[in-house]
Amino acid sequence: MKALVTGGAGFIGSHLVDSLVEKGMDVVVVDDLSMGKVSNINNIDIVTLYIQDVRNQTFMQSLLQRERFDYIYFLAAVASVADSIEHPNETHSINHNAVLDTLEFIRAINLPLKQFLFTSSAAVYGNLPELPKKEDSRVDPLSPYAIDKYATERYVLAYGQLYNLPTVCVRFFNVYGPGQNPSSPYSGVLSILTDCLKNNRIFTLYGDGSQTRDFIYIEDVIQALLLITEKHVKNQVLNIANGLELSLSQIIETYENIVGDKLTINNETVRSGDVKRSVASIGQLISLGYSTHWPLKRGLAQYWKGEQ
Ligand code: UD2
Repeated sequence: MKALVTGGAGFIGSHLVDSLVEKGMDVVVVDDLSMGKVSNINNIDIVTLYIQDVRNQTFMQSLLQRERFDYIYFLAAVASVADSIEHPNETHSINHNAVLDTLEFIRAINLPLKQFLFTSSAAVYGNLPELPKKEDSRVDPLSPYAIDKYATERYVLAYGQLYNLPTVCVRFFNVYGPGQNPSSPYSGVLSILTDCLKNNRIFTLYGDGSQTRDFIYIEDVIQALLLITEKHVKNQVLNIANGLELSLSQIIETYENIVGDKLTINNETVRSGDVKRSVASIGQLISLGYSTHWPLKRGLAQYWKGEQ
């Protein structure tokens, strides 16, 4: 079986690549290394890596024609909401057009795919009050990033229905774990917290810490993605989360206890556009046989251990 992972050198992509290789798949990665790193891929000796932009249709079309993939996991994206606000049109060309161009070519050559999986985000839900977020809850995409993710989801599902392609979309909540880059203020807060605890840096807390999030450890994300593939899920959108709402203060306290150290905190006002509360309903994932293997304490302990 052959799989293409776009964005396969990134944080989530590289973990997926390693797991697919372990499952015995032939894995091809397309990544322009704008955010990803070759060193993220543990099995680089048996993975084919093309350092290419997914918008390069000449390249993508010849690759799809030649390799006849069974599975395509589309993770390549501008992953930052802040970047999407700075560069909406550029974001759109990657997060939306490149996905559509790929789907359109798959349709044109009648590629007998087993699954096309598109990775979307909890950002589509915006700041609406209803909780937990169900896949059919109202959406309110507030940034170019969220708008592109939602629009692309709809296209991906429409291609599934109109042209009989096995397509599926997932919405990631807050993913954490090794390989996540802490370098920007908009990096995942757990990668920033890890960096602060490790290097004795001051942590900037935006707001009073009462904002809530649904954190999921990378290993559980991979478990969910592999289940979605194994169960041939199609025509569906699925939340990928832990299903547990925790405040940032609770998370910080748990992490400090694991590490046995206290953070130095600098308080700042709430970041503009920050979501106040977030938690997913994960009933759909559970019905596939998913269960959390990495509750927060275990995930954080493992993450911290890997950083030593
Ligand atoms: C996540 C996604 C984002 C988008 C959004 C949709 C990540 C990294 N980001 O943003 O792409 O999908 O969900 O709702 O997964 N914080 C601090 N100090 C810091 C950094 C963050 O206090 O140095 C706070 C931040 O203001 C927020 C919380 O920590 O309240 C989580 O921040 P985040 O950037 O990790 O994730 P989030 O949920 O804002």
